[in-house]
Amino acid sequence: TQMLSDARAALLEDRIVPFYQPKICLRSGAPLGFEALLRWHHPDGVRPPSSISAALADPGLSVQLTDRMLDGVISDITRWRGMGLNVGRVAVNGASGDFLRGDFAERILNRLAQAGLPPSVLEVEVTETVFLSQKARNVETILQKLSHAGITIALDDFGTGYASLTHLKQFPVDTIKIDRSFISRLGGPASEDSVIVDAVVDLARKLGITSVAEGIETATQASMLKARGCDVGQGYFFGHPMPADQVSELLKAGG
Ligand code: G
Ligand code: G
Ligand code: NA
Repeated sequence: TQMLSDARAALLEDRIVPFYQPKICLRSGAPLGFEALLRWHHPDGVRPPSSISAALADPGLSVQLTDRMLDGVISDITRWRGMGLNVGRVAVNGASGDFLRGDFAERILNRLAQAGLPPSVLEVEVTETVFLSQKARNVETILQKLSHAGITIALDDFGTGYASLTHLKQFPVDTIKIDRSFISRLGGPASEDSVIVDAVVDLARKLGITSVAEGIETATQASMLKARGCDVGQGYFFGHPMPADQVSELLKAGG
């Protein structure tokens, strides 16, 4: 299809770049790190990955896209550290294709070792759709390797997948990211969403897991989530995904 060939061209021409969206401690307002989100430079401007969703769903292509993201993120972190800037932990998204092969942990850990970076600079975000496409045992093996090395694991889009609670027991999950569909109506009239968010935050706290709310767009949502004890916030209210140079400026300005 057009999408796949556009993505292959972007890869070949080295036009795939990570953008970074801040993650904020809701209690203190301190920046904790960033999520790396795939963007590609197109002749008509920067495109979001929704325009290459087919590429991310293609096992072979998604592995190449993830590799390109890992290389970009590791080189950006190296540059920030060289400038004396503390960027916190950077989260990278794993695609289903990454878990179809047995070497996802090695692909990450070898790159870190080559760059001389500690595993504590990274988090890996996994959506629950990953568990639909392959054997849970294989996913578990990969996540255990990453976790033992010191990379934290976040369960993405929590609440929209299947068998979420089983995953919390089976996999080494450090963080759950409450899907933004539960956050978007939080500032509005009383809804089931606030009950669900309360329950997830409570569950996370009791399991010793960090809770993150995605898609926070308003001050009201941020303060409601803080009052409910949610640990971390992410969304347009705190910052849009931004290019690496803008991250340097933000960190130099002190957060
Ligand atoms: O950033 P944006 O809202 O356009 O992202 C759309 C979707 O693409 C989101 O679900 C996001 O998780 C996914 N996505 C963004 N960057 C990456 C990436 O680097 N790898 C993978 N596998 N998915 C990504
Ligand atoms: O599923 P995942 O968390 O990876 O999705 C990240 C996507 O969500 C990115 O494409 C990003 O552009 C988008 N996003 C980030 N913050 C917000 C927000 O506050 N509102 C909306 N609608 N989308 C957001
Ligand atoms: Na994500």
